[in-house]
Amino acid sequence: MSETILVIGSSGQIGTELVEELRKIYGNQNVIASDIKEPNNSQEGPFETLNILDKDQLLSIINKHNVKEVYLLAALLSATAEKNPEFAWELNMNSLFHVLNLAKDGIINKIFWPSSIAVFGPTTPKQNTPQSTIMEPSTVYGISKQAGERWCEYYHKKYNVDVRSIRYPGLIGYKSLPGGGTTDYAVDIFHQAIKTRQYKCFLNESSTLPMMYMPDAIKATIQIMQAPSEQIKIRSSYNLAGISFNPKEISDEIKKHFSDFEIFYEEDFRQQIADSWPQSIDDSHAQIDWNWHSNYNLETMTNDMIKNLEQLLKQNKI
Ligand code: AKB
Repeated sequence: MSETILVIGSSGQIGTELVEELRKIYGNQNVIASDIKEPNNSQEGPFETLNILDKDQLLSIINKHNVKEVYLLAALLSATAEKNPEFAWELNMNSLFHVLNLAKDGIINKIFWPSSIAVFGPTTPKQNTPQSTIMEPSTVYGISKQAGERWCEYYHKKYNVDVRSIRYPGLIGYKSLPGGGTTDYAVDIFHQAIKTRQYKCFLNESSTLPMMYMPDAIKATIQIMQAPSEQIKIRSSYNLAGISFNPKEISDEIKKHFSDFEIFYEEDFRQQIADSWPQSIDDSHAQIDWNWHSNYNLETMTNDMIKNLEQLLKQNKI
């Protein structure tokens, strides 16, 4: 039986696009999608319903499909985690332990686990945030990601587990909706611009955050996983930079397409989360170690988002 790849959290924002790309590279049958909920769109290939907190269920899926590589994407993001701190800790940490222990026991060979800019906190330098710096996250999500990074590095050093990780910025894509993050506004703004020409933003106009267009994020994810092991020198998680912008800058870019577009601001609890995060990221280690560079800027991302969302609207898919 050939070796396969398992994507846990395949129905989410990253999972939806990652499964599609991995299947193009490795073949539909060799990439197993799994999630606690069924996929929205019909994905071509095997799907397993999985509650990642059930480690017996995880092991039986791994054995059934001869899984050797796991992408663990299931997590509660920053905004949702604040509403349910205990469950967020349980889900974000135990899912990671389940997968790390499978690698420690030699059942799987390689793990991808996403970290986030949320590992940084209010005391972190905000501009060009270095790879190694003060990290005092003030959100439950950030605390879980920082702890996760420490565990990844520990399992690598102590048990030689091949785990690889990226600190994702806010991710923007048209193929699926994000759920429960602070950076979600940057996806929603496009949907509302196309449908109603108006958007009420829950962050203030000057909240600059590190963001990335999804094709860049998927490229980085596959690139770090395909790199020879000796090139992955950082086993906690790599800083990764794409585009930094604030709500005013993205709305100005959208106005170039829809001159009647209007944005209003009404801050909620997510403002405080955004204020605790960096504004831009230094990703020179990723550039040097595994040759990372991003392709999209604010203008090219906006053009592509609008073109694709308009298509989807015509087909009644959004
Ligand atoms: C969130 O906003 O919680 C996520 C993240 C930055 O990790 N998009």
